[in-house]
Amino acid sequence: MVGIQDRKLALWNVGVAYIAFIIGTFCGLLQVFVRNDALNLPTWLNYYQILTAHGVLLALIYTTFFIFAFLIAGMSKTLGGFGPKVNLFGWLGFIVTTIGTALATVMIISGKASVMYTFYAPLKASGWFYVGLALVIVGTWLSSFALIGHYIVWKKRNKGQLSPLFAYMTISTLILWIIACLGVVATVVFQYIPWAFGWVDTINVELSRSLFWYFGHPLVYFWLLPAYIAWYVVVPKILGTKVFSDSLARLSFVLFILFSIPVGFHHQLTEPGISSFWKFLQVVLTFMVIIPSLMTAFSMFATFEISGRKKGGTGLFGWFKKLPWKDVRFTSIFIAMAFFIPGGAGGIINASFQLNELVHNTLWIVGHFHITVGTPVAMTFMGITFWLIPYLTGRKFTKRLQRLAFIQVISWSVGMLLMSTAQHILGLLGAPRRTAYSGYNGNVNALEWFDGILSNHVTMAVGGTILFLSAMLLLYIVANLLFVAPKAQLNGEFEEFPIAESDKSHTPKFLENWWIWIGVAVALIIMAYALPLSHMIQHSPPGSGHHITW
Ligand code: HEM
Ligand SMILES: [Cu+2]
Repeated sequence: MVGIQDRKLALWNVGVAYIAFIIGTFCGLLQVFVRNDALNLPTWLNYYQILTAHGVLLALIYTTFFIFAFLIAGMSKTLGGFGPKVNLFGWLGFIVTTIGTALATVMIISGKASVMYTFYAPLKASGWFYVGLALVIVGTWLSSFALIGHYIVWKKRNKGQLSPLFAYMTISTLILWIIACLGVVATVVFQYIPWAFGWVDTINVELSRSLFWYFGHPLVYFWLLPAYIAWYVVVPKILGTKVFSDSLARLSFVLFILFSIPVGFHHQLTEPGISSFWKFLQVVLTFMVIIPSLMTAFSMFATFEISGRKKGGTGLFGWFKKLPWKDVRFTSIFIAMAFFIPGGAGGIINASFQLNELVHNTLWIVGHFHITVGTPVAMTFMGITFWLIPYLTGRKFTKRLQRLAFIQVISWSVGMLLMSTAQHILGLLGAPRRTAYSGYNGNVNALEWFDGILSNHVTMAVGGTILFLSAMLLLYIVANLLFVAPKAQLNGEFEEFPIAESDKSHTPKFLENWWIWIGVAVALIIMAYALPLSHMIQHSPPGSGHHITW
């Protein structure tokens, strides 16, 4: 059982995550109606304002707080309760991140930061918005240092031993996060803040976008890796089996560190300021990430098959029926994985130099990230929520709540299927992302986009509405698990934190020599970024003033 302090810390992180989730999903609901011309926002509320709140609160804030809740609980569970210093840093991290979040959110809601979650210059928000973002990053670093410190203490006590898989994966995730944040910290502190407060007049836009995406792509792996931790470590336990291969799991995480950072240019393929050689190099590195992704898919299905056969499943697919479909902790994650198959395939399309031309900045992209972060990641987090909160509060995930949880994940899937399919199709036809509804001046060709069976005005709104209802149901379940459900301490047993056994006896020790991997990661980053970034600085354009378009 987690120490009482560690539990509280994890719970507060969960709490803030779900507050962000309420506001964020409500904005999502408004968006689908505005986009379909069914809702006119009042004059004091701007479409780009709610879109900014949606992106920031769901993609950046919900994920980050939830991830730390999960990692804190898991590290305390696998390596033992936190000491006083780790606790102190954990709380400091939580408080600073929360203050940053509050500051940024207030700026967005008061209409001073409708710059969307990518905050591209030369759109300019209030300087305090960027200060808020910087505090969010600093806060997450403090929380990361807490967990890394806890790990170092464990390593000292257990000299020469490989750490438990959960801890290893946590440290990989945090290393990735800290290296990735360097880019966004550099641009926010040295470019945006001086420019937004008016200390300097202009900003180097190409440099700021490049530093943003140096961070922005690994950011998606910061969301994904904790979900993968659940896939690798939690799922086998629920299935009653072991981790398929400890060394494969560790190697895949190392490869994610290496290949998720030096690839940000794949978001900038249409930008003129980067020569095609560097874009090509980074696209090649992007495709390398397919290797650990397929390794992950392979070991998941191997785990399923092994467990299904153990339970008596025979024939080619008999094991499939033996999976614990009635256990929502498993079913949620299985659906999450299923969504990631088209999600990952779409990612390959987006990253392809030529195909990117077709989909760039269209609704296709919106469809894409709702079936990557919006479902595989978010639904894995939902699946974790169902047992993590009971594990932390000692309350029971009752039969009634389990039934509601099924309705919740199934409705989320249906809603997302409708909304994201419509978005993918509309995007291919040419509909742009990040616009409120536009009549396109009555242009016949543009209006034809909306004639399809799935790509009409209704599908996206219906999908969005189902999603919102599902989100509300989730919040009902969360509130119950936090405050209402009966205590489950019958024989002193709380809901378990499922962690599967992992056989480390054949795992090579060098996999946990972090300096090797940090070294290789830095070498790849220098190779991919040093020259193009120094070009951007040496041959910088005159710099851009600013625009406040809202
Ligand atoms: C109630 C559920 C949701 C609905 C109805 C919804 C709806 C939408 C819509 C319609 C857009 C496109 C707006 C535009 O381009 O004009 C959008 C954008 C976006 N959504 Fe969602 N979404 C939901 C949940 C989520 C979740 C769970 C996440 C991530 C965890 C997410 C992340 C994003 C991001 C990052 C954007 C892009 C914002 C931007 O372009 O600046 N959404 N959403
Ligand atoms: Cu990317």
